[in-house]
Amino acid sequence: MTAVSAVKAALRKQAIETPSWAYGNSGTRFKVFAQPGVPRTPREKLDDAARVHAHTGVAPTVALHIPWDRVDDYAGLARYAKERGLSLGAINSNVFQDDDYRLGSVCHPDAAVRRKALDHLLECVDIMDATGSRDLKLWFADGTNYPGQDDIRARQERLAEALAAVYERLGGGQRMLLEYKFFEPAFYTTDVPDWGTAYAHCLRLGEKAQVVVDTGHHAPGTNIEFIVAVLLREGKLGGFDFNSRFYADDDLMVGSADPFQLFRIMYEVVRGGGYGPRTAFMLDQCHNIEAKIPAIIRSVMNVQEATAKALLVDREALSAAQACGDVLAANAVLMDAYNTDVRPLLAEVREEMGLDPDPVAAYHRSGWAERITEDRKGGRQAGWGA
Ligand code: PSV
Ligand code: MN
Repeated sequence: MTAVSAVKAALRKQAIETPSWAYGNSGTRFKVFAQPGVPRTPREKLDDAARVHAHTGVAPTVALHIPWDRVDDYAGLARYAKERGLSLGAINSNVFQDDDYRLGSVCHPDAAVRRKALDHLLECVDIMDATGSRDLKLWFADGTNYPGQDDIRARQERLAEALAAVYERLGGGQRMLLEYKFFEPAFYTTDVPDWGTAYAHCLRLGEKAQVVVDTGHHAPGTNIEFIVAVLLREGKLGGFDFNSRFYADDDLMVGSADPFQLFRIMYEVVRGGGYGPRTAFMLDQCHNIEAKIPAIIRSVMNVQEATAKALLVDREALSAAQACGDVLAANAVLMDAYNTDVRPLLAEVREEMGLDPDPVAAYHRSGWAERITEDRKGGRQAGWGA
């Protein structure tokens, strides 16, 4: 195989998971803008996700968020997905949108609240059994707002206890992905604020516990690709929640604010042997002012472009330059790959997959947007908390 055909083969195999919540209405704490045609049910979200997959060929799974995607029959929902060429991906738990969680969930000082939160996490594993999902994604809004509010160390013990109980419940082939976030909603301490804390818990638990890197969950200037390289080296990178940020957890389209960072991350993924099904490449983003489906297609394409550039890095030339300490030559090798216009290559890949080379244009021509605007009148649109 030539180098280019190997890159193309790797791109054809790519799998990017889209989040059910990105198809629904979202916003900031100031305003959620409703858009016409937004899904009203989890099934309608899957209908939209199927369009994204149909046009890109690389978005075959959809992450669910419980309770936003609560249904009576999860196996039925999985069948519905399958009939549309999709399968259900990570189950995202939610222990942050209930009044009981004012002081935290699994770290709450009251054992009864901790039990309620744990029961929800265990229910999510039951749902995974029904949907065939591999990954449980855990994000905790737990933390404190004031010094002295609660005992930092005791909260870590409570967290460890809950994580151990969930770990015990996981079936063969199932994993738990622990997400960290250095701020929000708590302001003084956050119980899982960084990759080190997430890693320490996952290390104790065992190999089914892995860290998930949400690209929006870092302080400005954090070198995320370094974190990726270290986690991969330790066998602890479970996956990504991709999005872009200017200020904080902005949840913008991945690769929009800083495509160079996305390239650097994808390069470390490729370099570290993380480009494959063991790493969950998920989007976690919201489209507050832009049209949702084309924004998700655009995001998938942005990940593809960063991946193509990462795959094109001349690793031999890079190693040679690094070995002899040629700083400028080494940097130039990376920049050459980054500055390559990979859009023609990706257009070819799509044509080889029987797809339109321009997925966004194909979506606009398809009439889907007009159809859902017409069909999805009445009812309650999906959105945060819905
Ligand atoms: C928290 O900010 C987070 O990144 C978690 O992944 C949640 O599940 C998701 O956002 C919900 O929007
Ligand atoms: Mn996330």
